[in-house]
Formats: sequence, C-alpha cells, structure tokens
Amino acid sequence: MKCLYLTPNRQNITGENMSEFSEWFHKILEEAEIIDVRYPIKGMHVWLPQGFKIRKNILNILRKILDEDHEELLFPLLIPEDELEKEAIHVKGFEDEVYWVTHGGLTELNKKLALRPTSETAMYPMFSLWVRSHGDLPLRFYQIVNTFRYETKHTRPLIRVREITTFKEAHTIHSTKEDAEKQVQKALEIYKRFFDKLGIPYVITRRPPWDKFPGAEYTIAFDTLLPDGKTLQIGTVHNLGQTFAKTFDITYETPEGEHEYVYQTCYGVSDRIIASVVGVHGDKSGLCLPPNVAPHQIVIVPIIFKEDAEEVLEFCQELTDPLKTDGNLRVHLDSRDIRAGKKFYEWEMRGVPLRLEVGPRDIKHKNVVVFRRDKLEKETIAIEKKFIDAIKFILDSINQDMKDKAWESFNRNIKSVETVDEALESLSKHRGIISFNWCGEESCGKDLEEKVRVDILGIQKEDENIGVCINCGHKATFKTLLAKTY
Ligand code: 5CA
Ligand code: ZN
Repeated sequence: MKCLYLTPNRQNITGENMSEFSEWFHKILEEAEIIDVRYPIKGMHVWLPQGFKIRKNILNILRKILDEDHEELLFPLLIPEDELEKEAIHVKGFEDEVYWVTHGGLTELNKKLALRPTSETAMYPMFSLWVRSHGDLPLRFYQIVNTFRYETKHTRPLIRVREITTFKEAHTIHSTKEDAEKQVQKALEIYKRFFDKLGIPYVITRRPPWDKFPGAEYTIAFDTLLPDGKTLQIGTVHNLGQTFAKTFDITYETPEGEHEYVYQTCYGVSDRIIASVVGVHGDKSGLCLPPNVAPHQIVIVPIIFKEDAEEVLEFCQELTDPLKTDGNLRVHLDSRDIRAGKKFYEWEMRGVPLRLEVGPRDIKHKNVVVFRRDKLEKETIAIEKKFIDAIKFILDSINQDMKDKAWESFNRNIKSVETVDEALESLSKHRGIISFNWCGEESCGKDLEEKVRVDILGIQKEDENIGVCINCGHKATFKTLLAKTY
C-alpha cells in the first residue's frame, strides 16, 4: 500500500510489511493509546481513553443486538467454593485457572470465594430459584463483566489476558431440547451480525469433542485469522443440554403438573473482538478503524497560513457543527497549533476513517479535500446542500469496503488439501486455514493433530459424499478445518 503524500522523516509503524505482527500489534496498542500494558500484574492492563472509546462503541453494537430479545443483568464477581465445585466436569475444566479470595482482612474465610472465570456457577443456583413454570420459559439473559482466568499459556494483550474486561456472556433457559437447539442457531446469527458490523471475517465450526467447553454437549466456535496466519477463536456458542440443570436443580412445571429439567445454552465473546478489529484491519500506517467503531469518524484539519488563520478556523467550525448535530457523526476539529503534516500522521496512525482538509483555497471554491484512511486516497468534494449525505455515503462505503477487503484476504488464506503431506507442505509455506476431509474418529483426529502439529479447529460441514479421510483412509463424512491457533 502506498501513501499518497509523505512528510519528511515520517516512519511507518513497522517498515514495509507486517510480517512481525506481534511487534506491530504491541506497538500500535501503545502508540494509538488503546491500552497500557505496564500495569504491574501479568495479563491485566489499563484501558486508555482512546481504547475505552473503541471498547464502548463495540459494546454498544452488541448491546443493541442482544437487547432485541435478551435482558441484561449483573451478577456478583465472587462465587462460593461449594457452588463452583458442584458441576464436576465444569470445575475440572477450570480448576487450574481460578483465582481465589481466601481472606477478609486478616481473617481466613471459612468458605473460599472464586473470582468468576465465567458465570454458570454464579447464575445457575439463582436460576433454580427463578424458574417455576413452563410459562416462565424461555429466558434469555446476558451480562457484560470482567472475568478472571489464571492463564498458564503465554499471555498477550487483548488476546489471552488474565482479566477479561469485556466478557459478554449470554445464558438462556428453555423447556425443550429443540428450543435450546434453535437458540444455538439464533446465537450464531447474532454473532454473525455483530462481526459483520465490525468487518471481521470468520469461519464457524463445531469443535471436536476434546475441545468443547467444560460441561457442554457441544461447542460451536467462530475463528478469525490474524495477519501472522494464526487463527483466533473470537466467540463460542455452547449447547449445555441438561447437564447444569441437573447439577443445580433447575426445573419447571409442565402444563400437566410434572417437574422437568430445563435445557440451557450459553455464548460469549471477549476482548479478543477488539484485538481482531485492530489486527484484521490495521496496516503499515497503523490502526484502521471501521466508521462503525471509530471514536472519531471524521477529523477536520484546518490548513492554516498565518494571514488566513481566523477565517479558516471559523469555516472549519461551521463545517463541524452540522456534521455533529444534523449528521449525528463523531467529528473532531483538530485546531491545535502544530503542523498539519503531524496531525495527518497522528490521525492516520490512530485509524480515523475520514479526514477533511480545509484551506483558504477550499473555502474560496467551496470544496473540501476528503482523505480515506482505508484506501489512503484523496478526493475533493463540494460543500453544498447534500454535503452531510455525501459524507455519510462515504462512511458507509468505508464500512463495506473494509469488510469486503478483510473477507477477500481471509478467503485467500483457506486452502483445501487431499493428503496429510499436502497439509504439511501448505503449512510450511504459508500459514492460514486448511480444509480437509475427516472420518470424525477421535483417535484419528488426535493422530492427525500430532502429525501436522497444529489443531483441528472443528467440523464445518457434514456431508456423506466427500470421499475418504486424509489421515486414515476410511470413509469421510466431515469437511473439517485445521490451523495454527492462538
Ligand atoms: N460461559 C461460556 C460462554 S460465555 C464461556 O466461558 N465460554 S468460553 O470459555 O469459550 O469463553 C468465551 C470466549 O472468551 C472464547 O470464545 C474466547 O474468544 C474468549 N476467551 C477465553 N479465554 C480468554 C482469555 N484468557 N483472554 C481473552 N479472551 C478469552
Ligand atoms: Zn480418519
């Protein structure tokens, strides 16, 4: 990608390519003032004002979708030991990762309290009290909270943290298995809409049984691809069946007066969403934000020569106000007394989707120069009656074009292979997602994972007529994906 103008001494964030994604990622989080990673607890970070605004915009998008048919609530952070340990499979899955509160002041607590790693065991004892009759169901709740996981794998900002600060977890309760099954499909639609708003591409797979959520019947996951070719799990939808209902005694009375266990689902997304927006759309000039989430959708930069300063600033203010009030856009007028080139560089690095440049000549011709961050291209547009509409049209195009571009690149990195050798060769040449035919046997799957030394993401599609398993040669019935994962 080529910049159309270059200010002397201007350095790209990472030089000519993004091969060192990890380095780029850390640097951009710092330079764009998204988070400060210097907080003195590993895996826990500070949200800075810019990052916080991105975070808020992203949360609002999801809230708006969930509010259509879920109710938001808020549970306590602490979970008593005996509740956490009731569901054996669940606790086994999380036992290495739980932080414990053991003292109140100097007094040792006689019941330890866990910082929630997720909230099943906080919520479900209460659900048991709330659910009475078939008429109460279905129930759909969500909360947006921080959760704590003592991750033992290498931690990374936003990607693998020990305090997840935007854990958006939904929990639903149903009277029938079919209804729960339908909810899983609805949850997939919810997350598709959400990721589409952010322009993040994804594959959806059913995780192999050995990789499902502890306590779930099955787990369906969304994975995206970061620029280093590794996939990132960005969301999961779990069908919990009746496992937790039986453990926490959540029952309802049927119309016939019988007591039956409920069926449950839960689904969640985390700070990884923000990591994906940064990683998927960013480029060598820095952050590149879709207008849907950008803190400033537009920045207006006056091009000032001393004698015209007052006139230009006044004109810029007159341009800013209606964009804000009539256009309902997030606009920032950068009137700082520093070189325009420095402002350009800064706002580009911070990913502001549109920059309007206004100088004396533009005022004279009733024009404004419009710079698109995603394409690094300039055009001149007239300031006339339809000006706000024209700007809104460009912002919409940016959302769409960024999404299209991300999907194109994503799809280019999914390769189909016929043999294990081909998979190995493909993995050695480029990273990305590999599609193959699988028999579905656990032993064969694990054997394959060992041979290629990457993980099976999961099953994308069931199909009786796809041929043979690339690993064992038996009949294959599953279109399956594998990839090097985060
Ligand atoms: N209760 C269920 C649904 S909310 C649950 O906890 N599912 S989960 O364990 O799969 O987590 C939900 C999502 O959080 C995952 O899909 C993943 O994208 C994200 N996630 C998990 N652990 C971390 C972590 N340490 N840092 C950042 N994100 C994480
Ligand atoms: Zn096989």
